[in-house]
Parts: sequence; structure tokens; C-alpha cells
Amino acid sequence: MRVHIADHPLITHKLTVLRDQRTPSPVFRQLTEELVTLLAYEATRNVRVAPVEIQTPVTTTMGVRIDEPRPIVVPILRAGLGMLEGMVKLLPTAEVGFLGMVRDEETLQPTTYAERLPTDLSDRQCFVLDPMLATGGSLGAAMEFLFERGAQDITAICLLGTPEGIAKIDEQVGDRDVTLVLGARDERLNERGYIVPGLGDAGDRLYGTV
Ligand code: U5P
Repeated sequence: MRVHIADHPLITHKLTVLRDQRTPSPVFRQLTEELVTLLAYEATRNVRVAPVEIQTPVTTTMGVRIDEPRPIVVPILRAGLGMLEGMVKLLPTAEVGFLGMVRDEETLQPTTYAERLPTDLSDRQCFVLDPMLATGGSLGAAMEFLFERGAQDITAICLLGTPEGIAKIDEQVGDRDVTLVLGARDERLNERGYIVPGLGDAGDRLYGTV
């Protein structure tokens, strides 16, 4: 598995404001969108393109366009929804699928409660969005779901991850083609499954349900 951890002062600056508990939901949503657009730049580095000939005002030349079949963006509900706009801003032709996962706060086990995805993902590049890679249970289950639909090329974008979560996904995916793009790797998980220092519950902070 390839892991890319952002190393850019603008990303760290925006993450710092996001982490601050005084940051209100509207600002939190705006910053999440901006951060995802910055991370999406790295995450789409290997997006498939096809050669295309165009005519400039001066001459004909070769360029590229995003190849068919279109990539698919999969936000994991609910918190991943806050990342969707930032992603499709950079990849406007992508198809969007949905996967609803909920984590039992006692057992920390994820279950799927909703899905809207094509049945065959075998030649689609999949971009999964979930702001927090904590235990790795939710993202791992989401990836398993996509693998079962035939996905062979998955990139996940998370704002924050833990060493524990990264290790779990790495072990789970084995030698399959998976890339993780993270805004930062935080210190650890706490006993309640929260990322430390983290930013709290991303869904609550995005949607003001604190
Ligand atoms: N989560 C947070 N903040 C944390 C830890 C987890 O919001 O500090 C939520 C995220 O919404 C994410 C899910 O979708 O839990 C991931 O948890 P896990 O399955 O990786 O443990």
C-alpha cells in the first residue's frame, strides 16, 4: 500500500484551524472543502488519461483528457459528505457513489446502512472519502465492499489518520492496489476510538450536532 502524508504549510495551517475547538461549523465545512481540494491534487496523480488531439489558435497539438470509464468518488456517509464538494471541484466529470457506514460507539465495529454504487467496479478508479482514519474499521469495511464489487484501484483521502488505522488498512489490503492520502498522521487513538490530538467528531463538527 502506498501512503502519502501531506507535507505543505498551507495544509498544516488549515488543519490547525480545523483542529481548534472554537472553529464554528461554517468555517469547518469551508476548510474541509479547501483541504480536500489540496489533497485531491496528490490523490489524482495517477488518474487515467487518454491522449486527445486539439486545435489551438496556432496549431494542432496533443493533450490528454480523463479516460473512460469515468473515475468514481465514494464519500462515506455522513462525515465523508463534507469532503465531496472539494473533490468534485477538481474532478468534475467523476461519477459519485454513496456508502453509509455507522460505527457502534461501544464496540467500535462498523456496519453498512446504505449504498448506491455500480455493481461492477472492476475497471473504475475509486476515490474514497472519509475525514478520519481512526481504528480503520470504517475505511477497511468500505474498501472490502468495493473489492467485492470488483474494484482493483482504490485511493482513500482522509484529513487525519492514526498509526494504528494505517497499519490495519495496510494489513487488510495486502498486495492490492491501494493508496492512502492523508493530511496528517496523528499520534494515536484514545480508549474511546478518537484520534489524538485529532479534531473531535468530524460529523458533529461539520454539521453542528455537538
Ligand atoms: N471519527 C471521528 N473522529 C475521531 C475518530 C473517528 O469523527 O477522532 C469518526 C469518523 O466520522 C470516521 C469514523 O468516519 O469515526 C472512523 O472511525 P474508525 O472506523 O476508523 O474507527
